[in-house]
Amino acid sequence: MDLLKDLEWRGIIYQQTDEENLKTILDTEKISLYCGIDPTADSMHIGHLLPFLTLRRFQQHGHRPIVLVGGATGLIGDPSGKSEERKLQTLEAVEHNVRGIQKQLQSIFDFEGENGAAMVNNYDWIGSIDMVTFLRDYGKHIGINYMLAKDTISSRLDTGISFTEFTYTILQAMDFNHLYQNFGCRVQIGGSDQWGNITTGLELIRKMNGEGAKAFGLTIPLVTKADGTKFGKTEGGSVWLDGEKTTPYEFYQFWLNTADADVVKYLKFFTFLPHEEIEALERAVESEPHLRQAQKTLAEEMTRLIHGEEALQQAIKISAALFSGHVKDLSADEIKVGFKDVPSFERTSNDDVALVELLVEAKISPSKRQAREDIQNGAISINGEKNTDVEYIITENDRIEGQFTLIRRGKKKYTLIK
Ligand code: 383
Repeated sequence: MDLLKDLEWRGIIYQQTDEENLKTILDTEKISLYCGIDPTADSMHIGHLLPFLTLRRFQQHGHRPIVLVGGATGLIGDPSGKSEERKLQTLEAVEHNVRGIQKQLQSIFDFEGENGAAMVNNYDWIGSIDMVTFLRDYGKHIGINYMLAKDTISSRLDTGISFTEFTYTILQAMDFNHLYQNFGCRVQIGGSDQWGNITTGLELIRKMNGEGAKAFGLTIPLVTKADGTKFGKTEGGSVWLDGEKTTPYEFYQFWLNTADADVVKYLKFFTFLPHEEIEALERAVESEPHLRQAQKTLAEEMTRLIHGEEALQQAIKISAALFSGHVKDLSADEIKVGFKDVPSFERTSNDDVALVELLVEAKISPSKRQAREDIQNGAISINGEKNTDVEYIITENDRIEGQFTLIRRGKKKYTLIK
C-alpha cells in the first residue's frame, strides 16, 4: 500500500509544509529523511516512539532513515513546549545519555542494506563551530522578527527566555541543512511541538542553497487520551523503553490498560499490523469489549517490538499468574517483577515461624485472634494455595527459590515476605 495513504489512514500526519510536492517525490524517488532526539535522559520513553516508528514505516517503503541524537543541542535545551528555562546538563551527563539512546535506537532500525538507517550525532558538526563562523554563516540568515514569531519563542517572552534557548532553533536548522548538504536528506519529521524548529531549518536551507532547494517538513500529532489525562504517564512517572526503568511486565500492563476509546487509535499509531487486522479488532471493541482483544494485541505487539519475544512471554505469564492467583509457577525473578508494587515485609531470620505469628508480624492481620479467624475462614493463601490450618508452620519449603513467600489475604491483598 501507498505510504502516504497508510500514514493518513493511521492518522499519523499532522502538518506538512508542501503536501503536493512531497507526495510527488515520495511516489517517484527513494529519499533520506530524519528525526532528532535530545539526550535529556539515558533512555527514550514512549512519548518518543511515534516519530521514530513513523521513520521506520518510511524505511519499510525503501526510504532511508537518519536518526539524529543531539549531543550538541542536548547541551543547549529546546524551549519548544517548555514554559520554563531548562537547567543545563553537564557534558558528562549528555555523553552518558547519548550512549543510552543510541543503543535503543539501534534496536528499532535496520542498519543494513541499501536503505539501512544512519545514526548521527550533531556534536560532530556543531561542537567545533566557532562563534564568529556561527554568527556570520548562519545567524545572518535568520531574522530576529522571524524567530520572535515562532510560538515556542513568543510564548516565553513574558516568563523569560535566555539567549541560549532562544538560539536553539538555529542549531536544529543547521542540522537539517548539514544533513541536506551531506546526506541528501529531504525531509525532517517530528512531533507537532517541533514545527517551529523544522520550518527554521527549511528557511536556512533556502537561504544557503538557493530558492530551488527542495526540502520538506512533516509533523505527527500529539498522542492524546480520550479522558484528557497525559499519555505515557503512570503513577510511577514516565513509561521508559529501558527495561530496568520500566520492566517489560509494567510496559505490557501499561498498554493492556488502554481505554476502549483509545485502543484503535493506538493500534494504528504504534503497531505494524495490517489494516484488516486493526479493523477486525475495532469491531471486537464494539461487539465484545469485555474480552479486551484489542488491548491484548496492542500490549503484545508493543512489548515484542521493544523487549522481544521472551520478555513478552514472561510478561504474559506474570499477568496470568497475578490474575488467577496461581503464583506457584513463577520464578523468584518473575515474582520480583510482578510484585514490585505490593507491600513487602523483611524477616530478620530464616527460622521457621507459625503462620499466625507471621500474619501479625507482617501486619497482614491486625491481631492473633483475627489471624486465626482469617485462616479458618479460608482468607489466607500461601504462594497461591489456600491454607486453613491454624497450626501451620512456615518453613523453608514455603520459600520460592529460597527467597520469598507470597501471602494473600482476601481476594487481592498480597504481601511479599522476604
Ligand atoms: C535536535 C536536533 C535536531 C532535530 C531534533 C532535535 C530534538 C528536538 C526535540 N525533540 C524532542 C526530544 O528530544 O527536542 N529539538 O525529547 C521529541 N522528539 C520526538 C518528537 C517529539 C519531541 O525526540 O515530538 C517527541 O519525540 O519530535 O518532543 O536536528
